[in-house]
Amino acid sequence: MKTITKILACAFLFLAISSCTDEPKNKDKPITEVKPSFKVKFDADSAYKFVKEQVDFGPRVPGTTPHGMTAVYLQNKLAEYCDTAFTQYGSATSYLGKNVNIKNIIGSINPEKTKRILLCAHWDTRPMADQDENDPTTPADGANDGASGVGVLIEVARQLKAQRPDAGVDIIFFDAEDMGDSRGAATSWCLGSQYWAKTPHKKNYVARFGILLDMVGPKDAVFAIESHSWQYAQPYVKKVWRTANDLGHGNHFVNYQGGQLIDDHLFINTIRGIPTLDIIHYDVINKSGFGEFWHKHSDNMNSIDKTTLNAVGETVFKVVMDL
Ligand code: AHN
Ligand code: ZN
Repeated sequence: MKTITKILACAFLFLAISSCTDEPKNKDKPITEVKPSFKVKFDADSAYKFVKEQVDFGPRVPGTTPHGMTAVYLQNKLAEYCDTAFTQYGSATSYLGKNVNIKNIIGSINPEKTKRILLCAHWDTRPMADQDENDPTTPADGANDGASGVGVLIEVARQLKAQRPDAGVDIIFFDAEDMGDSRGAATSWCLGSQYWAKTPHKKNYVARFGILLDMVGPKDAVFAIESHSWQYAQPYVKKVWRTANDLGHGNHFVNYQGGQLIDDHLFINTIRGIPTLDIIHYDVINKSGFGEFWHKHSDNMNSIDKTTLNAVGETVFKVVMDL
């Protein structure tokens, strides 16, 4: 009697232990790679602070003191959260015939990895708020137009320092995006990204794909699918929009086409050949386009909403960690 109890107890114990081990039950089954799990983390208060710190320097118009001071601030931020950080210096000619000194600020995470993603935003401010009825000649704060995308990406970099991604990540803050001619050539815009696309910071630089952030701070922002992004980077648009929807941000990442916009991603696609999409507030349904604040003095900190920053930041963070 005692012996049979012992045998049963042993058999039970053996079964219990063996069913707890990680040994695959069927050894012929291919073992699929299991990614270490991660927590989607993004602190919108921190991102908001990074937006405000840029705005507090004053309008970042190329050639001005606030622009120079912000360049130092941005390189320091990337140095803090990335493995490498530096400023690429270049020059271009504005459509008004003026020389523009360009500072593209670049931070890299896991610089040795070949599997890479490019995250970018422009950091300069338009020299004049030319859509403003009352004061169209002086620059706006550029809280949304410029600072918002940069602020989100600094916070993404901060989070990636705590939870390291498997992929390599390059963060580029492009200069001189917003000096373009509203009625002129496409090439009058995006001078910093055009310079970089022709002269990348590393010879023959490639990334699997790129994500550009522009005006990612308005309340109830609508990120309609921008047409150049769909044309050049369709699989990645699907990936990013699906990720946003999985995270519950489908109210921002809507499933319809927006405008065909000239922005930094266009030149990364056409000159550098890296499929790059633009997450940009462009509301085709409510006809407000880029938003009521666009190129007006109302583009200040009051036009920044933390819920939107969070939706974009969480989405970008998850896309990077899933790579
Ligand atoms: C044009 O208006 C042609 N492109 C918009 C690109 C832009 C300006 N993004 C921010 N400011
Ligand atoms: Zn602009």
